[in-house]
Amino acid sequence: VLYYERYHPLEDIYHWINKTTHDHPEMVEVILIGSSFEKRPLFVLKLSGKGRSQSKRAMWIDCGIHAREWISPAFCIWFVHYAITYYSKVPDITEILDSMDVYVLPVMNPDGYKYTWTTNRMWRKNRSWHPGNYCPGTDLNRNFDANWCTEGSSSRACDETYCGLFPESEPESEAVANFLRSHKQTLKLYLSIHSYSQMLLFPFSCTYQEASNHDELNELAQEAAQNIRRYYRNNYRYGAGAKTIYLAPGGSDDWAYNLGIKYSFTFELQDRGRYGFLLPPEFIPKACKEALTGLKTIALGVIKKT
Ligand code: 0X9
Ligand code: ZN
Repeated sequence: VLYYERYHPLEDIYHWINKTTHDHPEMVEVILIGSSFEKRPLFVLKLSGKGRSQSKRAMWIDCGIHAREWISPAFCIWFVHYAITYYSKVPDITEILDSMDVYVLPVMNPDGYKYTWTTNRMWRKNRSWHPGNYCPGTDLNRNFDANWCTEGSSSRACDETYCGLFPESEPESEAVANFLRSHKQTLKLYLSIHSYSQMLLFPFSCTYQEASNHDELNELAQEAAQNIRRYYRNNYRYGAGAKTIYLAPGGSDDWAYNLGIKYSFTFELQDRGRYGFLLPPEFIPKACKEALTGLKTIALGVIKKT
């Protein structure tokens, strides 16, 4: 089977990042945004079509915040390959790349991802140790400064939703937050890829309050879910995070939204629980195609609006 239809160990992904940037210098640039707790590099790929100006709009996609959600890095890799292969051949991806630079972080939590390959397939958090804690690991999606460490996350280090010592206490979340802060003028769309449960979520997850542009976000998510249903006969639920799944403060999507990136989404990819995090590789193509449909629908919608 093809490279894109398998899951890959971390070293392979680093190699793929290297090869992809070398093979496509006209479209792909690699940016080092920081390093993980265990000092692994955090590489972002910047994809651009024609039109390079300082003020060009941009979108961000991160994958692999949670270590065990293997379909997520697989999607980022799939997406980059798709963009490179079909730019200037397929109209919608061409329009997206001509209108926006696309920043892709394939693995935001490399230490945790590595750990799921070597030691514990079901690990979720990063692998940081903090003085006085009995357990390693902070949930990176509870470590951002959005109602940080309130109900829906835990202050106990051994829990799966441990919020960390303080907002951005983790080098991985700090690196992402710093990058987003320094690009907030151009960033129009934030997208975070997770699994599983098949949902398209938008702010807020850190409070039951509605986002100021709730209706607009809801329409974009609805349109994306409709297209997924039409083309792939699969159902995705959508809505504000807190009301659709649960209250979960400290997430990257809410934080990016509050920073001013008013189109902010978290996708939960396949499946709905049959295999859960252990989605067999045969499902990668369909899971990625669905997510790509959702991404395109929302990105094209945002391009029209901004
Ligand atoms: O709980 C999470 O972080 C996400 N679900 S997962 O099963 N992949 O862990 C949902 C994130 C939704 N957004 C926020 N909570 N901000
Ligand atoms: Zn997740």
